[in-house]
Amino acid sequence: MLDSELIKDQLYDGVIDGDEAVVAGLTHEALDAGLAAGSVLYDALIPALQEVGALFERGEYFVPEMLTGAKAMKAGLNILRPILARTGAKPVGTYVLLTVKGDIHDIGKDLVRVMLEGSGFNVVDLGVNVSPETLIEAVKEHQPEVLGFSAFLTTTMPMFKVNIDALKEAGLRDKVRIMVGGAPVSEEFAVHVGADGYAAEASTASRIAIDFVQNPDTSPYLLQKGEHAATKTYAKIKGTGKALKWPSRRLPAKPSMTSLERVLAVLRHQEPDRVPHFEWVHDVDLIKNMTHGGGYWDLVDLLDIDGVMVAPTYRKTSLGNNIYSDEWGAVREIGKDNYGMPVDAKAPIKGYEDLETWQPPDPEADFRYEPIKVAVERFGGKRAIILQMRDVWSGPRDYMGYAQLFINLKERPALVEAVVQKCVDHYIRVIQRAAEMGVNVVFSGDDVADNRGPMFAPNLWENLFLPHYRRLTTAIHEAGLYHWKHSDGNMYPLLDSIVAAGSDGIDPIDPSGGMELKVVKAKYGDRVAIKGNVDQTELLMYGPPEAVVESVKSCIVDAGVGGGYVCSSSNSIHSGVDPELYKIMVDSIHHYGQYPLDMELLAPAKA
Ligand code: B1M
Repeated sequence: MLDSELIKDQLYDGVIDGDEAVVAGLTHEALDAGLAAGSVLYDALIPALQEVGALFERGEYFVPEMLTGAKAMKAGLNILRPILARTGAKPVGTYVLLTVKGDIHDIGKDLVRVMLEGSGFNVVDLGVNVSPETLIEAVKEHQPEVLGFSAFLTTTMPMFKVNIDALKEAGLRDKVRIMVGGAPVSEEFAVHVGADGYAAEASTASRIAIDFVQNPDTSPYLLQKGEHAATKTYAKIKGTGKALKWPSRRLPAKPSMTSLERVLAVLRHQEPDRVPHFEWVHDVDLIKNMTHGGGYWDLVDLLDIDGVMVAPTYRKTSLGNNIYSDEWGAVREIGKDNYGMPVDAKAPIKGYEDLETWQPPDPEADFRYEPIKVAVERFGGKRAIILQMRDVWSGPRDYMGYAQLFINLKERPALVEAVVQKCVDHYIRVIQRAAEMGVNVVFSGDDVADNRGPMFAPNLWENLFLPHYRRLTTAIHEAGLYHWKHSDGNMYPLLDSIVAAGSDGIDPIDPSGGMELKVVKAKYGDRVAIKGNVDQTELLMYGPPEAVVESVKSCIVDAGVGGGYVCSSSNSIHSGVDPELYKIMVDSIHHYGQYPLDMELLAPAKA
C-alpha cells in the first residue's frame, strides 16, 4: 500500500503542476488506499490550490498556470464530491458571482470563481454584463451567503451601487455579504458604494469569502465604513467654471507640415512642426455627438487628427439578438462600446482536428480593401493612413476562447502556435495588399499584459509568439511600412524584445500598468516612436479641464523633447470619455506642442 502522506504530497504537486490526469489518477489511488475523501480534499487539494493562488499573487505564476491548477484540482474534486455528499459534507457556502452590466471582461472574474470553487464554495456564476434584475432573481433563488461583483471599467464601477440599491429595495441587502473587485476598483471605492469587502486578487477574494461565512460578525476584512477617508469624489466633476486660457503664443496660420509628414517625422525620431495626435479607437456615439451625426472621418477633419485608422472589412452574418458570426468562424455578441465580444463556447477551434478545416478568411477578396481605397482617396498624401490590425495574441484569443487559450498555452502550445501561424500569414498578405494601395503605418492592437505585467510566462513569449511577431514586423518593413505596437498593461518585461523585433512605435505606455513616458523615452526613445498617455480611466472622463491641459503639457515634456512622440489618450476614446475634455486635450496638443518646444510655456501652471 502506498504511504498516505506520499500520495497527498504527489496530489499537491499535481495541482501545482496543473496536471489533471495525474490528480485524477492519484485521487482514485488515495481512495483505494483507504484515505478519507475529506483528508484528500482538505490536506492536499485545497492547500495546493491556495499555493497556486499565492504563486500568482507573487507574480511567479501567470493566468495559464492558475487556470490549469484549478482544472487539475477540479478533476480530483469531481471524484470526491459524490463521496463527500454521501457523508453529509456541505459546501462552505453559496456564492453568486458576476461581472456587472455594461462590462464584458471575464477572465478576472473566472479566476475568482476557480479560487472559490477550489475553496469549497458552491459558485453560481451569472457571467458578464449582468443586470440588477437578473441578480435579484438569482439571490432569491440561490440564497447565497456571499455576492461578488467584478467591474473592470471606470464607467461600469457605479453599477456596484446600482446593484446594492436594487438589493436594498428588494429587502435582500442584509441577507448577504457583498464583495467587489476588478482592475480599477479600490478598497476606498468599495467603502464608497457600501460593499462589505474588497480584494485585489482572486485568492484573497476566496479567503475573505470564507471568513465572511465562518465569522460573519468579526471578519477583519469587513470594511469599516467611515474609517477610510474617501479622497476621491467618484462623482462627475463638471469643471471649475473658469474659462480656459490658451497661451498667448499664436498658432501659426498654416502649419509647415502635413499630418502625414508630421507622423512620418515622428517615426523617424525627428522633430515635426508640432506634436501629432491620433487615437487607436473612438467610440461611435462620441463621434456622432462631436460631429453632429457624422462619422469617424468627419471627426478626423474636425479635430485635425493626424493619423487615420482604417481596417479591412470582414463580413458578418446576423444570427439575431445582437449576435453575429464573422468570417473567421467566431460568434460574437455586440455589447457596450459596440464591442463584438466572442462567445467562447462557440469558438471555432476546440482541438487539433479543427485546424484541418479552419482557415482564415481569403486575403485576396477585393471587398476587404474597399475602406482602404476610400480612406486613401480622401486622405492619401495628406494624413497618415494607419491600417488597424492585430499581431500574435488576439487571433487565438478570439478563435479558441480567452480562458481556453490560456489553458492551451500550458497544455497544447503547438495548437496555439498553429493558430498564430495561420493568423499571421493572413495578416501579412492583407498588409502587402494594403501597402500597394497607399497605407503608411500598420498599428496592431493586441493586449498581452494587465496591470501586473504580461499575462503569460516570458518563455512562451520568447519561444511561441515572438518568432511570429518578428515575421510580421519583417513583412511590414518589406512592404515599405512602419509598425506601431499597442498593448495595455505593464509592458516593461516585453519592451526589449518588441523593440529588437523592429517595431517602430509603442502605444500607449499604460499608466494603469505603472508605465511612464519619461522612462520609456529615456530607454527606447532613440529607437522607437512613443504614443500616449493622457489618462482615460478618470481624467478624460471627469476632468477638470485644467488638469487635462496640465497632463498634455507634462506628457509633451516627458516624451516630446527631440520629437518621436504622438500625444494621445492612455487607451482609447471610449464611451465614458467626455467629448469636451477630449476636445480640450486635442486643443492643448495644438497649443503647447509646437516645435521648438517652449519649456517655459510647458512648465506646470502655478496652483
Ligand atoms: Co479592456 N479595458 N476594454 N478589454 N482590458 C481594461 C480593463 C483597461 C484597464 C485597459 C486600460 O485602459 N489600460 C480599460 C479600462 C480602463 C478603465 O475604465 N479604468 C479597458 C477598456 C477601456 C476597454 C474598452 C472600453 C476598449 C474599447 O473598446 N475602447 C472595451 C470595453 C468593453 C466592455 O466591457 N464594454 C474593452 C474590451 C476589452 C477586450 C474585449 C478586448 C478584452 C476583454 C476580453 C475578456 O475579458 N474576455 C479586454 C482586455 C483583455 C483588457 C485588459 C488588457 C486585461 C484584462 C484581463 O483579462 N486581465 C485590461 C488591462 C488591464 O487590466 N490593465 C483592460 C487579466 C485578469 C486575470 O486580471 O481582470 O485584473 P483582472 O482580474 C484580477 C483582479 O482584478 C481580481 O482578481 C483577478 C485575478 O487576480 N478580481 C477580483 C477580478 N474580479 C474580482 C472580484 C472580486 C475580487 C477580486 O470580488 C468579487
